[in-house]
Amino acid sequence: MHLQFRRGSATMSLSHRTGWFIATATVAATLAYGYACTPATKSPGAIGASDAASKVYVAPGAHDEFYAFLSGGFNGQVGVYGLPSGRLLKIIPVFSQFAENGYGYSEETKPMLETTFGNIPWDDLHHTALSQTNGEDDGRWLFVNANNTPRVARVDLSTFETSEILQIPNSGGNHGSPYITSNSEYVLASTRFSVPIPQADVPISDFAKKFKGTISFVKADQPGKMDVSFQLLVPGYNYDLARAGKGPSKDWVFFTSYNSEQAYEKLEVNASKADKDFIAAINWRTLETCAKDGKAENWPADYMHNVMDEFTRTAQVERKQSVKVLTPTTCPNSIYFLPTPKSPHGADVDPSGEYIVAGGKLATVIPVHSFTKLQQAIKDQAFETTIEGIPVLKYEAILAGEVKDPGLGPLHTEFDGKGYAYTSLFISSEIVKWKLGTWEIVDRVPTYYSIGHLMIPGGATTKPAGKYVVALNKITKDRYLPTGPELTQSAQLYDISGDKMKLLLDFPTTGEPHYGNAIEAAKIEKLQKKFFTLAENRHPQVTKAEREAGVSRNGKVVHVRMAAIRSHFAPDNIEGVQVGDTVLFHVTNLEQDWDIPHGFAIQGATTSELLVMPGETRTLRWVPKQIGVYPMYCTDFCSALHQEMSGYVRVSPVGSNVPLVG
Ligand code: K7E
Repeated sequence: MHLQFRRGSATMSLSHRTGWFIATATVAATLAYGYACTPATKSPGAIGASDAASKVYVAPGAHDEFYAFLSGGFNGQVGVYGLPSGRLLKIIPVFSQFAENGYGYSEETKPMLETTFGNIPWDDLHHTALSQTNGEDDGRWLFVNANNTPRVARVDLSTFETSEILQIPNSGGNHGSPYITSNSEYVLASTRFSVPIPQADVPISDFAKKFKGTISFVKADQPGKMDVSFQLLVPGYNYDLARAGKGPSKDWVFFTSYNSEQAYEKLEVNASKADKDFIAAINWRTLETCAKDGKAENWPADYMHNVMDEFTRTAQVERKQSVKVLTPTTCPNSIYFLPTPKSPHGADVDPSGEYIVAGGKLATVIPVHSFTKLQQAIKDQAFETTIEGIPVLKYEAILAGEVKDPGLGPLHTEFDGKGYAYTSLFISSEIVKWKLGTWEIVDRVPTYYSIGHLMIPGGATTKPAGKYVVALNKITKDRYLPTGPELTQSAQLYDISGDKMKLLLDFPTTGEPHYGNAIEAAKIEKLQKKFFTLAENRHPQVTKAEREAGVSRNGKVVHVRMAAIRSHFAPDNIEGVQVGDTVLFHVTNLEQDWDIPHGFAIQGATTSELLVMPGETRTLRWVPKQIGVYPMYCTDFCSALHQEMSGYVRVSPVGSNVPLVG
């Protein structure tokens, strides 16, 4: 049942799932977790404790040099950390409800989680991509993917909030996403699983005949206006991670694909039979032209676009019904297959845009393709064959080189901008550093344990900062104080400023970090919004001054327009609410100052609290079930009189003649 392969004399047995491996046989298990018993103090690659400490020390009151945005995996959020300290600065909820600030619970934010499948309070967030200008991170936005119910989201880095979510139609899982082109023209998404497109009720055994993949090009350079510009229909394989080209290759994107065997059962064996699968090299300029020239067909598609309106601060939902679809035949010369050993997982492009590095995954080499050779091979028509209109280039014709014996399970590669590449090896649990052009390995360090992605600040751009590499690990084991069966996830920071990588720091992360990005703090600091301008608040239930506050009834619905300002609510006592009413507390925070949110909670509310930023209005829904007098209070400590910031709501029986006052 397991795949066998050899490296040196060791034969291993592996099964893979969700894009990474779990070693199953004893030998492989030893390799996978071989460092589990090494005491931290003897960690190879670690430098003297005081040396390391001084390199990650950020004095009290001082700021970190980089922001790091690490995906939270199955928590559906993004964790924001400072580097080099590893301090957690914020959690940004994107695809998951977050009680801490009411995201996905308040009436204004609930629609952000709306999909054509209904309101989904969770997803699996794997990858991040910072917006770019001329191939460099510009600090405006962070894009992230939802793996399970295909979506991409934009996080606005002036507010550190999710500002937009777009569902991806015609997709069977959105793992290979989001990737960004060098001027943020497009955010890219591939379908992880091929499915019937458009969806249909067909036997699964018709996989090879009826299942297709799509690559989606999401227009992303206008905030609030994300949409699928066009999709490219591709053969029924599994499509995965990608990078856009840079410099000379900036019009191209490179997606890995596997399961060219088109297996639909026992994938762990059947999808790994072929010696090579492919990297799909796609010219998005060509596709763009084809779409403009009317070569795309409009296909029915059902998907949603959710946007946080800038002035009402309320999410708006738009349902879309069709999408433009191109194929390799309707848009020739737009896609080529590059044969790549053994179910490639990651595809990464070096800062010059010349080298395309594949995570050979089950391969014993790291294959590197050359963009120059690729163009020549296209000119020379050095094709091995053609699959559904897609020319397959000859491996030898496009290969720049192979990194030999890198270790086991090469996954992802980042670059330091100084001519070196760093590849994560999941099974042998290490990072190897190798030289672009000569392909020789110059250093390796163990990671604790079972690294997935790795990340260098700016490592995906034309100008990596090249100071640190962060290992994003799958297994934590003994690195921290134990916390029952579930241990915290973990990242590790290595100094890469010298010839040898040096382990500086372990830091726990929130959720499972798959990928992340780090960026010079200055690029983001200067864009920060400190509060929302009350005068610009266009929420229909806003209270711009205490005298505008009040209560009103519309049948069984009671609206409470409430002002919050240090240190009271207005109104603070409300009477005349009846059992079974739907009470909507529209709380406006009247403060116009940085870092003064107010919270709001009422006993028995089955959603959560609110956290209301200065100048903003947020609404909590409450349906009292029993008569009584219920306290409400501010949940976010705001002043010395914070404890006094409270009030009561009196709930009377249905039909009571207590007048509504407040
Ligand atoms: Cu390799 Cu989801 Cu990017 Cu995790 S994936 S490792």
